[in-house]
Amino acid sequence: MELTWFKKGTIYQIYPRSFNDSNDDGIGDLRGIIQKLDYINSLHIDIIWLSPIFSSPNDDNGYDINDYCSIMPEFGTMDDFDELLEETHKRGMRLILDLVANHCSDEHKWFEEAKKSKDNPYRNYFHWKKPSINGGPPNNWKSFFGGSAWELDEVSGEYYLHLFTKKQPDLNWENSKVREEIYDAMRFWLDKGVDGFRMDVIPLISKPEGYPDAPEVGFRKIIENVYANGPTVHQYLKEMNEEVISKYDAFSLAEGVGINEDNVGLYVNNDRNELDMLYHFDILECTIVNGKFEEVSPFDLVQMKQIFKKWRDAIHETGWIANALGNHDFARMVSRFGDDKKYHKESAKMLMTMLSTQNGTLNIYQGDEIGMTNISLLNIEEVRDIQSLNFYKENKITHKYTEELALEMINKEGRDNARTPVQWNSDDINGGFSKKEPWLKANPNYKDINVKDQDEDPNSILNFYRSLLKIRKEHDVFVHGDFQEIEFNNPKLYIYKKNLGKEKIMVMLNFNNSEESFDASSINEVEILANNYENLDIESNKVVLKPYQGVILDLK
Ligand code: TEU
Ligand code: CA
Repeated sequence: MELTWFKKGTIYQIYPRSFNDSNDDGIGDLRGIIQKLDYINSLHIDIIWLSPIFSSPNDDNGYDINDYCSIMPEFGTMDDFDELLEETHKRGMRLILDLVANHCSDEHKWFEEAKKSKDNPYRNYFHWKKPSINGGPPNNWKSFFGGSAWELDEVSGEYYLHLFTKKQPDLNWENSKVREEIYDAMRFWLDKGVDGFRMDVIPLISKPEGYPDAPEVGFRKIIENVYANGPTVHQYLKEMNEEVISKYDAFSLAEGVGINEDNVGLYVNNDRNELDMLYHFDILECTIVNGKFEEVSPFDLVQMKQIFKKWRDAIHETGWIANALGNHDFARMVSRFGDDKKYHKESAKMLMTMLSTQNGTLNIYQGDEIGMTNISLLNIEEVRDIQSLNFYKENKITHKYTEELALEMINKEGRDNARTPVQWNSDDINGGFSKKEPWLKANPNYKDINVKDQDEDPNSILNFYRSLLKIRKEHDVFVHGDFQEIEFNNPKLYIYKKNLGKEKIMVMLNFNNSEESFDASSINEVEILANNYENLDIESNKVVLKPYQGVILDLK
C-alpha cells in the first residue's frame, strides 16, 4: 500500500470561531490562525482542516453557507485567506477546507430565488414536495436537530427538505446544475492552491427515491438506512472525483455519517475512484445508542477494540480511513474516554497513544493537544449550539426530562464542549483567546490547562503529543501494519503488537484508574518509544501498568 502524503499525514482540525481572535471582537478569525501557524507546525502537523470559513448567517456556525466563494466577514478577507494559505505552505503544511455541499443557507441566492415561484429556474436546486394527503409534511422524516425535516413554504404551499435546521435547505444533487455549481466552487479554491476538502455529510447527498417514510427505529439506524447511501451517491462521488479532485494534487476526507463496515469499501476502496478516506461514527458515537440526547451507554473498552478491529478489517489492503476521538460535534475526548480530573494528564496522553497507533490517517482536534475538557455551562443562556438549543426547546414542550436534567445532558454531550475558546495562557483574560467576552465562554480551567504552561513543561500533554507525532513520522508501522491483539477481552487493558516489514512495535494501554498487570513472557529486548510515566514496571514475566499508563515499545 502506497503511503501518499495525505495517508501518512496528521490532520489538525481548526474550528476558526474558537481558535484565536486577532482583533478582540470575541470571535476567532483567519489572522488569529496565521499568528499560530508556528505553533501548529511545532506539533508536527501536516494538514490543517478549517471548519467552514465562508459567508454565512451562522445559524449553524458556518455549516449554512450563502456564498461558497467568499470569506465570512467576521473571519477576515480573501487577502487574509491568501496569506494564510501561503504561510501554511511556506511551513511545509497543507490546508483543506470544509465543503458543505449537502445543503446551503436559506439566505443563499439560490434559495431566495427558488422560493419566488414554482417555475423559478432555481426551484429545482432544492427538494420540494406537496403536503401529505392529511395536510402535514410529506413524510415522517426528522431533522438531525429536532422536529420535522420539512418546512412549509407559505407562498407555494409546498414543503422543502432540510435534514438539518430549517435554515439549511438540502440541495438537490439530481440536478446537474447543482453539481456543476459545487464543482465550480471546489475548483475556485483548488485553483488557489488549497489541498483538498473535508466533505460535510457527503453520504447524504442522494435521497431515496420517492422519499419513503422512515421506519420506527433509532435515529442512527434511520440515517444509515434512509438518509445516507442513496441510489446515486456513488455516481456523483465518481463524477466529482473525475471532474475535480483527480485533476489536482488534492484529497478528500469525508464525514462518514451513516456508513458502516459493509459499505465503506464502496466509498474508499482504491479502485473505486470516489473518496480518499472517511472517518466513521462508530467510535465517535460509541456511547450514543440511538442519537444524541437520547440513551447514553457507559464507555466500554472491549466494544471500542471491536470497532477498531471491524473497520481495520473492512478496508484492509483495499481502502483507507481516518481516525478521530473527537471534533467540533462531540464532547471532549479526555472527558468522554479518560478521566478529566484526577488522571487528566495521564489519560489524555494515553488516549493519544492509542489514537496515534491505529491504522489510518490521524485526525486531531484543536485543544485536545493540551487536554481541553468539557465545560459546565451554568444555564441555558450560556448555551450557543443550535442542536443543544433545539433539544432544550423541544424538551420544554414534551417535558421528557426536567430542565435541570436537560441542561445536564447538554453539558455532558453537547457540541459546545468542543467549541469553547482555545486556552492559550493563564495570565490573560479568557485564556488569551480574546480580550473581549468570547461568543462562547472560555472554560475557567484555562488557569490550569493552557498552551503556554504546557509548552514550558517537558512532561506536559502538549509535549507528549509532539513527541508522539514526531515518532509517527519516523515509523510507518504507526500508520499501518498488521495487528496482533493480546488479551482482546480484557475490559481494562488494550494491548497490541503491530508490524510492518522490519518494524515491530507493542502498545500497552491501561484504561483503568488502578494498576493492572498482564503476562509479558513474550517481551524480549525492547526500547521504549513513548511512555506517559517515568518508568515501566516489567518484573520477570509480568508488566504492571499504572493508572492510565500508555507505553509504546520498539520490539527488537
Ligand atoms: O455533522 C453532521 C452530523 O451528523 C452531526 O450533526 C452529528 O450527527 C451531530 O453533531 C452529533 O450529534 C456535520 C457537521 O460536522 C456539523 O457541525 C453540522 O452541524 C452538520 O454537518 C450540518 O452541516
Ligand atoms: Ca476576531
